Amino acid sequence: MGLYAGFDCSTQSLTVTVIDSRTRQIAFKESVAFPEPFLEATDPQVVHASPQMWRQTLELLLERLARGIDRRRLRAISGSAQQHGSVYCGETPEDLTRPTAPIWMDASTSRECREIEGALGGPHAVARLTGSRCHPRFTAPQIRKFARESPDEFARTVRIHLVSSWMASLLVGVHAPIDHADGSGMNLMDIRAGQWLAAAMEATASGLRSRLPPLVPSSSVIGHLSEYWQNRFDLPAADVIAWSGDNPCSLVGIGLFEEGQLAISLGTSDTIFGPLESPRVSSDLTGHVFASPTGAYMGITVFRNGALARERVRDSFGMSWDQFSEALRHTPPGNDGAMMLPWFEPEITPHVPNPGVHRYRLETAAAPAHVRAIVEAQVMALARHSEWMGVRPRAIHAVGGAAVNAEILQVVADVFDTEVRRFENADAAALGAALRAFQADTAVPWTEVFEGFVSPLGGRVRPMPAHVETYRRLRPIHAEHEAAALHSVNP
Ligand code: XUL
Repeated sequence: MGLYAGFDCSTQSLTVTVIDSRTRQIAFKESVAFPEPFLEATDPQVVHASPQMWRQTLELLLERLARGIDRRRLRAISGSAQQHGSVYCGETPEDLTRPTAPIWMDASTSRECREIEGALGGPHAVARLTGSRCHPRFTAPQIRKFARESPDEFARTVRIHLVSSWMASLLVGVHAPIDHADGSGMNLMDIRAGQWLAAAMEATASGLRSRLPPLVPSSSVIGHLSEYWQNRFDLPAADVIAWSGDNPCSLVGIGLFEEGQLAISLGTSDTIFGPLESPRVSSDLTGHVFASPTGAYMGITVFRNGALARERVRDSFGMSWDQFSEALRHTPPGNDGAMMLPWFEPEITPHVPNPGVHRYRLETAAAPAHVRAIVEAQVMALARHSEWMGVRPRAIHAVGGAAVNAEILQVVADVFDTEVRRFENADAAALGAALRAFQADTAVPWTEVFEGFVSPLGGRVRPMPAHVETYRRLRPIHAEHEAAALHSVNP
């Protein structure tokens, strides 16, 4: 019985949640927003962040953690991080051979995606082998671009990390391995074998094999907190468990472990995910299959224009979030046919490299109709682009910042024709990381791990039959608009 810490290095902030396995309570929680989550570039498709900023924030939170808990009871630490981003290091994790890290919002590697897919037999072949076709934000195309544009820096690079394995390396003081779940987001891992795929490494960059960390199961103990941190903050030599991606950690933080369960996370990116028994890939190639920390696999579809797009609409009408909700309350489901495809930034699902917002019947509409137009289109896209998972859930579990908004959840319930359960803990990824540390230390079954920590809030949002019917009629129209808009931007 002890304390288990879970970090989450997300796009916007670093959070730590500490759980007490004896009292089944959260013992400590703290979050620090990053001063500059991503760096401006002249090319809107290029999005990098500063690893130094992540490191400094980690130091700040470790100090607060050490002051805020009974340190002697800290048994293990794990973490979660935004997926796909890569950090390039020399002999030690602190020695960076590239000052910035491309992150998941980067859309600048279409050329590399085509080249890698060409070498591996096409997009379907890559999806079958690695769980996903090549996507610009995935790590292999990012590595290929770096090796081509900066051959000297690439030559000096000894280790290429994911954000998750780099943060874990900082804790243990030496280069850490990559866990199977986050390793699935690289287009480099054999999704069935959980091993690096020789053909994918060759198609990415020569000399890559020696630069990749080993792959390990998500529950592996990869070392203990380094003497540096022990001395600095008087912390014990707690075990460090492999860090993982934020979506795999959220899956755990919500308590999902069997096929048939489904969650929606409404954060910087909107994602929809759930456990899968087998690695069946999406035939339309939009979704991904990752290894799951709870065993087997998970399916996921990711939308880049999530919270930031909702914010753009809110800000363009000078609204508060309360007024945003008010707008949803005072507009009819179906929005009298008004709709918006909110591709303010390059979109991941569907693939839209050059941004553009498409508005239908909104020319003369008042502000509230624009609010409903973006929310309905986002939720209809979540529904349609997750059909490939073949999961008909009994309930949808909703997490993330926008999950506190009952009006948005009503749209989710009506579009999916399924009850929606809201979770208290908006930081599902940090909680999931702490639960992974607990499970790895004690080897207790997952259902026991979740007890007391993972429970939906009382409030359930039920679908309303008349609205369900409205969306049943609207969904094909949304699909047609999407197809036409895609044709106009990617002719
Ligand atoms: C997942 C993805 C995003 C990031 C956000 O494929 O790109 O959800 O993990 O942190």
